[in-house]
Amino acid sequence: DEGREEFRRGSAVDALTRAILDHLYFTQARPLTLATRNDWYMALAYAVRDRMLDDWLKSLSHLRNRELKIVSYLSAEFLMGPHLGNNLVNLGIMEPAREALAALGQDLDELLRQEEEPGLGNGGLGRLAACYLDSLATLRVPAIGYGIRYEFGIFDQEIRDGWQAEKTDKWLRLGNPWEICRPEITYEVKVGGHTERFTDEKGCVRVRWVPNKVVKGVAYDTPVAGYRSGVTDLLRLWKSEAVESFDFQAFNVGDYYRAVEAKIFSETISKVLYPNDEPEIGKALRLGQQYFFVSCSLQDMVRIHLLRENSLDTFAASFAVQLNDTHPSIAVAELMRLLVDEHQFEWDAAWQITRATLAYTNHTLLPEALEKWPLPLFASILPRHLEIIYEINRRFLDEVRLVHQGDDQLAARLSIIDENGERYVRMAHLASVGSHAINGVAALHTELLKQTVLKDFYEIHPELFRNVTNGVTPRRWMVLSNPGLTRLITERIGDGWVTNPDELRGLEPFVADQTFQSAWQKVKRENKSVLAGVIKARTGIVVDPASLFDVLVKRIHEYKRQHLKVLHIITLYNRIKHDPQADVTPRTFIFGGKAAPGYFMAKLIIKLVNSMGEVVNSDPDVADRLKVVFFPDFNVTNGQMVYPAADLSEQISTAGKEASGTGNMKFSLNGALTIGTLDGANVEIREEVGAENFFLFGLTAAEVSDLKSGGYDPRKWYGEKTELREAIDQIAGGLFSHGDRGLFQPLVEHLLNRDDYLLLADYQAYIDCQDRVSAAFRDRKRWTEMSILNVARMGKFSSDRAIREYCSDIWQASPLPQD
Ligand code: 26V
Repeated sequence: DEGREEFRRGSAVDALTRAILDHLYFTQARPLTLATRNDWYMALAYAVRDRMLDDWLKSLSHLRNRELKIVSYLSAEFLMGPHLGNNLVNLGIMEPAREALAALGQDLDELLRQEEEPGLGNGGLGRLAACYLDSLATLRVPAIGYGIRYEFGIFDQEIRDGWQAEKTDKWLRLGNPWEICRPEITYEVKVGGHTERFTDEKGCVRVRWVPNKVVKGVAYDTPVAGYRSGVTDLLRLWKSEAVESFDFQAFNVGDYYRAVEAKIFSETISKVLYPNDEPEIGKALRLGQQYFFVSCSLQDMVRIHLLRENSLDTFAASFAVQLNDTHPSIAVAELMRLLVDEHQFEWDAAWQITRATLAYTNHTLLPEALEKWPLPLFASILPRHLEIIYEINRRFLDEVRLVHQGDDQLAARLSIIDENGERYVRMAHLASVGSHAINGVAALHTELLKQTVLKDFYEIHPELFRNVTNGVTPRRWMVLSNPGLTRLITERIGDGWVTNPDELRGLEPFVADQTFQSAWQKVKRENKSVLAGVIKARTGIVVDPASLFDVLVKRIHEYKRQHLKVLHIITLYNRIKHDPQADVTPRTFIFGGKAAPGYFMAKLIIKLVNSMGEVVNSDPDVADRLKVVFFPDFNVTNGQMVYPAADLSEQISTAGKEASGTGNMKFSLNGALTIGTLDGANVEIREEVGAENFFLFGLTAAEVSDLKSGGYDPRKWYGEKTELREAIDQIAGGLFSHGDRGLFQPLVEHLLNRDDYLLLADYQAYIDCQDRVSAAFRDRKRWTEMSILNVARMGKFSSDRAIREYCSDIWQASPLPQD
């Protein structure tokens, strides 16, 4: 028993108890009497991590098995959320851990709240990467997530006087028990300088890159356990450091200070996550970050491959590399550079390997969000890569011209270099040319991708395009965050649904079952009470768990139309003001989400929500029938409390703008009904749950584009719709700003003169649909049936399904055989 070190591996209560005490003393160096909550959290975390090691080390040893293809997910963001709860779920030791702690006088829930979440992402894109790692491990696919170990993740949001204030996220402050630093896994990354041509010993002309800086990437590894799968995959994040040669070896004062500066520069690269949805062009540091992590990751893959084989010819059989948006798309040029410059490959052979290895996922159609780098900036940081890109582009456009003779426009549109005015490197073009597969993230998004942003690519190479609709992991987003619902479902249909969520269909026979319905309502009600308590504690606002919880949580952006929701609330408010006896369904409106620090309009929308909320919440005529809450600092941790407590999920983006959305899936999987436009994955959610169980409104993507090309005039709608006009006039007139007419003027101005996102055109349809929602909520039985049917039919949106599609349609990767 002791020989197997049962206390380090076992999942029985006494083994866990002993392991926690052991770590408290020998790792945290704390006697029981002095242990803080963080000490207990750390001791538990180490005890849990110990239980991942056998599987992890076994999985790592498979990296050397040449038979197995490794999926390499390259992403500038991994929004993992807190690890402890998820690992307890996936290892199946939540209850024994709870008991072990109870025996030690500790409360597991309190320790779970102690963990500071690693917020190494902005929103949907980073969280998707995290869900995909969970599914890869659960499906037993060998995989490495490669990214950046930012010292500061996404900022913490506070609300001061109704405005967003940003605070730096010091997530590493109390230590990170989940990561293991690998000081011996490091790579050098060059930056800047120039290139030189020389003739090698075989008489071939080659290129040498002479950088003016070199930095070092150090690997930090975090285990990612599958759900009871026996496989634990790897998240490998790179931290930048100074290389030794730039260290303090200088002998005169000038060199000494230059050495210090170089050290500071090196450490800056992985310092902070950029708020991704801020239009920024020309931030050299961001390009530096992208190249830094891509170069470290590819060098690491080359090293691992050479442990398996003695030639890089077969590199594409070892690794399937997925580019999560264009952020890692410099990989196209970097892999070419490694093969041609560092490993003496012929161009054509290198190009074949590169394209066979890489695949590209597009996550947005918004033109302002498509990455492009000014040529001079690019040249100053990556001079060799620019040469390589020119060569890739020359060969690519030659091919295009051969097939489409005389069409110079086509070549200009396809070119990796944008030459309309100031010159740029278009990263989506680089990624597309260098990949063997290009995919969108929902059916509608992929169609629009083929018709708009990548139309020319689609026309010359339709065979490259696929759709993989996004998914989310039911482990974190149901089992962990909604234990009440999990228990209820499992009582009825067993627990197979956790890995095979199509089994949720087994709930359909119970939709009309009285007992089941009451139990379902009770779970939702309890989740709402818990959230109500948290809302009271964080905002001071008292909300009624019996009211309809109407929730809009996501990054704040004009295209997501949080201000359309504001117009709805003002409309209901006015109905009450006009007739204080009006029969309105009581609602609690919950907003949450961060605005990019430089995005003025988004920050003004937050202020509007809070200002409007103050007026509505304190008006005695409203008599608590409407409550508006801005839940501060929406993140993974808070999401886990919010989704399970929602009755209504707001998915109201302008059709054609939201690539997929993934919050929409989390809500519906937790029994919320959706009010939404035909945008992103909403289309497919509605198809799955049934049109009768989904509140649809608004223009379609095609209607949006027709309306715009016909010359859209928002004033027409403002003139025709009285309730709309009243609401806008009140915002403009200072009703929500203590008489200040200037405060929201930019917002009002924008709505009346441009209204890029067609709020005014969609307003009436939205209000009418919300009236149907209010009526439906009053029929509790019917509402509950719809809620059950939503959960029963959402199986498609598990990230396991998405990962299976990537494996078969793009990666040609397979699971490890069961041992
Ligand atoms: C970036 C920018 C930068 C310029 C200003 C506007 C803007 C807006 C959005 C973005 C983010 C682009 C990439 C991204 O995060 N896309 C999200 O990916 C999710 C996962 O596929 C998907 O569910 C979301 O619909 C999509 O917005």
